[in-house]
Formats: sequence, structure tokens, C-alpha cells
Amino acid sequence: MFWLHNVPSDQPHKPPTPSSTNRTDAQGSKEQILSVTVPNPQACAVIAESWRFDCYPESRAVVTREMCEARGCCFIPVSSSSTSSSSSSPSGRHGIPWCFYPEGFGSYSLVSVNDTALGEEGRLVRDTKTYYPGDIMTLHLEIRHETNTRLRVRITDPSNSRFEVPITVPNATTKADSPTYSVELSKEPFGLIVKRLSTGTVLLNTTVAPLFYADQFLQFSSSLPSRFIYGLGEHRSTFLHNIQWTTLTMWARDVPPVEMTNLYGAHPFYLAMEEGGDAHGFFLLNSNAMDVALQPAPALTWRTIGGILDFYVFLGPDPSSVVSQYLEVIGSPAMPVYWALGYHLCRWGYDSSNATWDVVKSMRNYGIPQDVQWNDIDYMQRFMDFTYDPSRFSTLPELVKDLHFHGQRYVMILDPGISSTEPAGSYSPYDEGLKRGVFINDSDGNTLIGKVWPGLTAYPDFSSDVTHEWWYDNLKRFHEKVPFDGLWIDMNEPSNFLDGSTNGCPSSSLEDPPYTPGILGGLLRSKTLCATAQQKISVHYNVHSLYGLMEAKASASALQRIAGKRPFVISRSSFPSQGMYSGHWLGDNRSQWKDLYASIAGIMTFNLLGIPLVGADICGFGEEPQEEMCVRWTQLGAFYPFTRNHNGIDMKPQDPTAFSPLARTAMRQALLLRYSLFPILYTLFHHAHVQGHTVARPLMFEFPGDVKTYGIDRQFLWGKGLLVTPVVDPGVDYVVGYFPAGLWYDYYTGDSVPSKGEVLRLQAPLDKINLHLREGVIIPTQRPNITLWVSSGQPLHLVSALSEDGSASGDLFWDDGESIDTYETNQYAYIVFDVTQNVMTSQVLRSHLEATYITVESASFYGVKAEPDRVLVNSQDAAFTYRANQVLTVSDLGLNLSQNFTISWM
Ligand code: MIG
Repeated sequence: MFWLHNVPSDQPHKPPTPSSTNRTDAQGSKEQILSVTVPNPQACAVIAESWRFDCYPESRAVVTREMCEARGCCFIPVSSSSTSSSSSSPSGRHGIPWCFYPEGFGSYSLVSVNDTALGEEGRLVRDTKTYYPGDIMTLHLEIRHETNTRLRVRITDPSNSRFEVPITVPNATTKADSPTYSVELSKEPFGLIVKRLSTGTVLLNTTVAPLFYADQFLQFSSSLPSRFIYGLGEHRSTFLHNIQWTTLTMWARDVPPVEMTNLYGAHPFYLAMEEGGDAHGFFLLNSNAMDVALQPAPALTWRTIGGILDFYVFLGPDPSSVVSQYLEVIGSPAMPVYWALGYHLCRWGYDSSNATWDVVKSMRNYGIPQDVQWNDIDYMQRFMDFTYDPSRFSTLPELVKDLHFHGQRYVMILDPGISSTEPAGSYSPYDEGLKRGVFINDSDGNTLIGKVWPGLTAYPDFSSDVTHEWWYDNLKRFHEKVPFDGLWIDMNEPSNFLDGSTNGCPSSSLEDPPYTPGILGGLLRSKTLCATAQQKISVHYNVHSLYGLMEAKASASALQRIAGKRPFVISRSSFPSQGMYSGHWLGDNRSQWKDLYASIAGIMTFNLLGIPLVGADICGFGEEPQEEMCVRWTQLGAFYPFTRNHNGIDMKPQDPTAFSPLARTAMRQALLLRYSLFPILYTLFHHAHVQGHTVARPLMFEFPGDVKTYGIDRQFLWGKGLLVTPVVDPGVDYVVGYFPAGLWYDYYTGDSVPSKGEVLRLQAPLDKINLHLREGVIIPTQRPNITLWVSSGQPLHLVSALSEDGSASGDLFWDDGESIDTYETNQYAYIVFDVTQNVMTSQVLRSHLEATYITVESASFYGVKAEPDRVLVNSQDAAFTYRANQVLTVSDLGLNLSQNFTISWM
């Protein structure tokens, strides 16, 4: 059925000249006959089921004893009744492997070790070949103690350079002076054992299974200190991964998000919790197709089909520091332009620019906040990039002008595929692209042609600077006609309606590698380009999953050059470092309650992957939402860091104006609430940018000592202290949520909610999303308006949630909202708020003009135990109110944000 099957398999084929995938051995699976010894059955039986490392991961194979023993492995079929409920395949792919490595299976030996400036280096040697072709028999090991909390290990081929991921990582030059880890080396077989010094916890132990380092099969395993493992995107799953024989495959793919499938992005990073609440992280810097197999030992196996082994261990010791340390390596998220944090409205299937405009007008009429209007591929002429339809979208330039006039913005979609079938001279993006050599070639050096919305298309090679320049030129030209403000880059896995190209793909070990990870469709080229396609920096085989990252980089830099402001880009495909250039949405979800729920895990996971500007399509992309669900989803979506309602083609409208007055009002209220929280949200993004913090934060990050928070993915925090408890189920007017031990306050009323670490039942009528403030925090809020531009001049209101001892603190980052690098060039204001012993101080640590335009109008204090007699503002008596629920409010302050002030009560 697949193209490959039509090719005689005995036909030799020369692979395209891969610039960096070097092969040290003859091709083909024919030379793989080895002399193997069948392991002793007793020795096999003693290996506990949870510790069986899969010797036959080939997903479509039914493993027989013969096949297994030919690999020198243990064969013990496991009855399906004793495998976990999540395992469906008896042959072991998603269950206990029937074929697994015996103790002492051939691996590498460490034959020499020397000290280096950064740690140690050594030589690894294998004396038996494996059952995959192209074993690299001698390897170079390098251990770098890069910082006290960061270890890097590189295993490379000393005689041939191999593909390495082209992202910039820190270049350590001196060895960490007092690392918080130890590294022990096992020589025979080779293995690494990394421990946390303070507790002795083993974070990594690679001696648990053999090391493979063949040209197209690199594999190592490690024990895990616990079953609490997170990250490993992009997948649809619970926030906490299930380690009961779950294999997570990474290879960028266009497919609606479903469980156990490789999705749009690839993120080989995990965060793991240890006994006692410490956390560490692990990052494999590799972009090839790979599997990460989790098993209940607990342990995991990395199985990649190219590149090198280059990995980092981050010692934390708390989850937040782990993420910061990871982001120090891959790069911190960009500070978003202010309107990125407003409400975005989009759909596929606006018939015309006027139909788009009508919705915008209707939103304004109802007073519903909206900062950004989007268009999907509808706006284009026959789906061609850099065009707009002259009839249906003739008023697009006027619509964009009108949006700008109202302080709103316009974002449109661009797909990578460039139509290749227009008459010569009529479509310059293609003509010029050809001339400038920007397109990806097939293995023969001809432009590779695939098929997407415009029909037959060529694909820009964003690994080349020439392509970035061409992309910029086209964007600039289009911008002169339609002055768009940001870009939505879709289909950049890259997606192809064909497998490979119009000509299929050549026969090659790149197309049909000795081992193919568990990717959807079973072939690397499934719904994408040929693995043998040639890009500037390497074959597509190596750089496929980097396409979205490289396109985002080109798009962000073009936007920055065109407008001179912070670029706004939202990308579907992503890879580590993506956050420096774009945000992300979670793709083609459906209008179902389970998609609403699953979005919370998705948002938290991308926050720990360094892409905090993330959201799911509010109210769902596929199918049509019930009104109640769309209200609940808008409430939850109001707390997505990136909040966009997007809808599929042919679905009935689901923007807020399409619903009953009751629903519409509830949605408006949720969005106004978000807009009122803009100052804290913006400040959290500042901390993401500068310190590598999360914005939408798992409870576990703030309460790592409380194991009950480890699996929570129905609630999340903004920053350290604003707890969001959305309704994720139909037909209820209450919600249950976990409140870690301490004092909490109802955000709306200031009522105190003490908890000993309890699940609480909260009222949740249709027009309410539960929101609580954690003791000890102060958040700056703002009087909302229907765009953030208007509200950026709106006065502030400070909310202080006092701890038991009456203290609280918070901060505010403020700038002009759109200039580039305001933090880096000191063009910002930074204010810290603090309450102790009945005195609030606002202290301007850095002032900037922008802060002089805004006033602090009022302040509320939750948890003021006794009614004050007097309140002084900068030593002057001031009017106040005090309510029985212990809320003190001081209004009409008129304080300028740019000046220090105090508010005290007695
Ligand atoms: O083949 O542009 O995920 O958000 O509406 C579908 C049309 C292409 C997929 C995106 C979706 C978008 C749609 N696109």
C-alpha cells in the first residue's frame, strides 16, 4: 500500500550525499547476522517484569522466540492479563516486553579516562556488533561539569562528525567549583551514575541496559528515582506521565491531538520529582526521530535514529529552578508584545473580509474585550501565501486600518508550502524563490514538490539564511498592502498531503531506517517530506523536527525588521528554543469536555518547555460546542497565557457574540477579568523572559513538598499565588479543587479559605470561575477596558493577601509594551510591593517614563484581622472601608506609580 512496498527491496540505492550523516558501515540490514548466544532461561526469569528493557521495539513486529533469540535476548511471553490496563498489544510494544536484554548483554567498555578542564573524557569500545548495521565501535565520551547545577555529557564518534542540533547553547569554559552532583563511571560495561550529593539520590543510572551507538540507532536507558515524570512534549496526555509501559514518540507531525501519538512538536526534556520533594531535569539535545519508552521500574529508554548523544542533567533542586536551568541552555522565552496577552478571535471559514469585520464590530457593540482579529487561509487567493483574494477579501486593507484605528491588531496565517504551478512570471514568491535557491531539494537536487492547500507546492528551506531574506522580502511586500501585526505559522511540521513528494521518495536507509520509532503512519515521510530531501544544513532526516523552530526564527526576525516592534508569532510545530521566537497553540482539538480538560496539562507542559505563550483553541476547533461548554471554556481560556477562540471550517460560529445574552455576558465577564489581571500577567512574562520562570504554573512547582499536588492537572496557578480552579465538567454548579496547606482567599470577596491540604468544594455558577489568592502575595490589577491599549492607561488596584503573620509581597514590571529589549536596555519601570506589620510600601526600584502615566487608584488588603481606627497614605489620613470578612479597602488614592508610597493602618 505504501510507496516503498512497490520498490524491489533488493535494489541497491545510493543515499543522497548527506552532508553530515556519516555512515561508517555498509548500508542495509543484510550484514547484520551475528553470532549470538541464547541466554540461559533461569537468568532471564529472575529479571523482574518492570525491569525488562525491550530488545524488540519494532512496533509492527510480532516477536517470536526465534526472532528474539537471534538477537541474543531473553524471550518470556507475558499473558495479557498480567500486563497493565494501558497495554493493548500482547507483543509488548505498550506492555511488558516479551523480548528483553539479559544481564551482561554486549555493550561498550570504558577503556580509558582522563581529566579535562571541564571534567573528564574517555574512550568507549564495543567488541561485538549489535543487530543493527553501522555500529560505531569506538566512541568518545566527554563529561562536562558546566555549572554547580548543570552536568553535560557528550558521546560522539571520534572519527566522523555526525549531525548536531544547530541551536546555540552555553559554552562552558571552566569546571564547576562545587557541583551538587557526583558522576560515577562504570567501566565494564560502561555506564554513568549521577547522584544528587545532598541526598545521595541516584538521578541517572545508565548501567541498567546496554548502550547502542549505531549510525541509525542510538539507545540508552536509565533508572528514574520516582514515577513522577513530566514534559516530553508534544503529546496529548495527563500532565503527570503514566509510566506503565508508555512509549512517547517524537517526530513533528500534522495530526489532531490524540493520545500515544507523535504530535506537532518535539521536546526531548523531562522534569522528574524525587523522594522528599527535590526535582531534576534531563534534556537530550537531539532532533532525530525518537522514542522515549517509560516503564514502571521506574526507568526510561531513549531511542533515537541519528545525531549524537548529547545530554544535560539539571539539579534544581526545586522544579522552578530546573526549568530555569533548562532555559539557560535552550534560551528564555521572548517578552511578548502587550497585545499578545489580549483576547484573540479567529476562525477558519470567514467568507470574506466583511464577514470578519462584522464580528469585530459586533464584539465592540457588546463591549466584549478583543485585541486581535485573525484570518485563516480563507483570505488568500487560492490559498497562496502573500496574496489576498481580490473579490471576497477586497476590503482587507480597510479592515486592518479600522482595527488599528480602534487600538486593535491583525494577525493572519501563513503556510510554508509555496504554489509551484502558477504561470511563470505571475507569482513571484515561487519564481524568485527558485531563482534564489530557497526551496528544499529532493535527493537528486531538484525542487521537492509536495501538495498542500494551494495544490502542488515547494517548501522553503528555513535552515538557510538566503531563505530568511526571501521570506522577509515577501513579508515586507505584503505588509505594504496589508499592514498585518503578527503571524500565525501553521502546517510547519512540515505538513504534506502526500507522503514524501509527488515522486514518492527514493529507496534509502534514510527513508527506511533499520529501526523506525513509533511514528504515526509507520514511515518517516508520512504526511511530510522525504527523509532524503536536502536542506542547507543537512538531510531532512536530521532536521525535520526543527522546521517550525527555523520558520519561527525567520518570521520573528522579519517582523522585527518590518515593524521595529516586538514580533508576534504563533507556531504549530515547535522544538526547544522555540520560546525565543514564538508562542504555540495546541492544534486541532475538538469541542468536547475532555479536550477542555486536556488543555490544562498541555498549557502547563509547554510552560515547563519554555514556551509560556501557549493556549488551546477556546471552545474547540473540530465539532460544535454546547453553549455551556463554550462559556466554561472561555472562563478557562481567560487564564491561558495565550487566549484565542478558534473554530474549524463549516462549524457554526462560536465567538462570544454568537451566544445567548446570558452566555455572552458570562464570557464578557471572564475576559474583563483577564484584562483586569493584565499587570500581573505581563509581570509574570517578564520573569519568564528574565529568570526562566513559568507563567501558567503547576501547583507542584510551588508545593514540591506536597505529593498530593504532583498529579494535579485540573487546576493551575498564575505565578506563585493566583489559583485557577475551572469547571471542566458539564452540568455542574460547583467544582472541587485541591488547596495546599495554608491560607487562601477568595479573589472576588476576600473571604479567607484556610486549608490543611484539603480538597474543597466550591460554588461555581455558570458565570463564575473560581480564583483564589495564596497568602503572602500582592498582585497588581487594573481597571479593564475592551482593549489592552486603552487599559494600559487605566488605573491600578493592588490586592494584598496577608499571610497569618500579616505580610505579603509582589511586584510590577511596566514598560511601553512593544519596544524591543526594554529590559535589556533599561527602558522599563520595576516596582516592588511589600506589607509588613500593617504597612504597605511601594518602592520604585527602577523608574521609567511609562510608569508616570499610570496611577494607583485603590488597594485592598485581605486578612486584616481587626478593624483599623485610622489609615494613613503617605502619612495623611485617608478614607477606608472595612468589612467583616477582614477586608480593608482604601480608594481614591490617586498615587502616581512612579513614586514610592506607603499605606499604613492602626
Ligand atoms: O489542514 O488553515 O491547525 O488551526 O484552521 C488544516 C486551516 C490547516 C490546521 C490548523 C488549523 C487551521 C487549519 N489548518
